Amino acid sequence: MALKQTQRLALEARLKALLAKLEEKKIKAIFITSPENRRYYSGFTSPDHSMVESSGTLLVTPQKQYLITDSRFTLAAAQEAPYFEVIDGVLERGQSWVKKVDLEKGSQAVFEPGYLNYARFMSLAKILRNEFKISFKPSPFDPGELRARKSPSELKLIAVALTITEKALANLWSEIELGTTEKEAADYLDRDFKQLGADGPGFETIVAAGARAALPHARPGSKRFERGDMVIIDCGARYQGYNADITRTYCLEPLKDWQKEIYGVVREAQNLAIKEIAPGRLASQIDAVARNYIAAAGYGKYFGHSLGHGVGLDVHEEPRISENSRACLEEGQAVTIEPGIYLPNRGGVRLEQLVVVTQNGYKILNKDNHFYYF
Ligand SMILES: [Mn+2]
Repeated sequence: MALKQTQRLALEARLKALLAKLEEKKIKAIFITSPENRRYYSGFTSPDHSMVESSGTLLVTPQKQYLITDSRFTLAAAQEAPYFEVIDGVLERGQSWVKKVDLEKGSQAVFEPGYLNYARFMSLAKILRNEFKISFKPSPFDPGELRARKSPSELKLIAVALTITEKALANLWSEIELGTTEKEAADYLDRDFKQLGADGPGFETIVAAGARAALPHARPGSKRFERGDMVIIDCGARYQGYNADITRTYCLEPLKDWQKEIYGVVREAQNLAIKEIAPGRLASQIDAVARNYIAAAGYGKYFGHSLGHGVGLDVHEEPRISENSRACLEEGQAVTIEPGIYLPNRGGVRLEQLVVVTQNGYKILNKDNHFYYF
């Protein structure tokens, strides 16, 4: 399938931004092994997304860009990555690629420390030392940071992923009954994402009912939905590589007063934090707005995780919205705002919206009815 002109231009712009960063940092070569960055900068949509995956590595130098991948993917890579020379090879086996790349002898190459395991690091460092007298160091910048600001076409893909996720959640609640298990609900959503046109779920769907909702990242189990439960569902479809991330807490009435209270506190904390979103604001300040509100209501120690994160090709990416984040919000970023309160052995609430930072403030991408009582 030939690339559209708009896709080529987008890839060209991303590569330019990366090359500018290399120049700024005086980097002569960078090995990119994160699946998301590989796709972002080259266009190559490998199906393999595991941490130890081996489906391809980008080698970017100021003069030339290479995509080292094996024969399973060379044809697809050549079609999808117009600005990269595709080399049939395996990263750890230097003889397959060292003669085909142009690297400056005696210089330095860098890697993404979060995305190169120790065994692969050792092999690659040895190849670079022996063949090129090149030293191998962690990159002084994160190539993933350049993904934080989204283009309008990326925001469209995120919006489609979000619409699919909302549709699946609405379908779920129109079809299931009391007595459904967490696992059944999660399986339904995962199937429905695909049926609605998504690649599939972008991460493992979380469904936690009743007391289990006190576990922020519970694995769906055999617990059945009952009256009096609050049910946390955290899920997201992936569409053309881009993720949605939604958390809803469904209230199966009648609820007790403590349940209504924590629901109200989380909802208000979320409202207040979202209203603060604008270019130039510190992510840590946004986090503080929600965190201080929850603490003032007496639930500070029951909100342990960060307030939110960027969403794109990866479900969790820059900017992080947390107490110790140094990120400053910029126009075009897509971030979640997801405060929660978790009371051990009793239950919990988490609400998550996906918000885009706009020129003057923010825009909430979610279109569904945010609050549910049954
Ligand atoms: Mn999230």
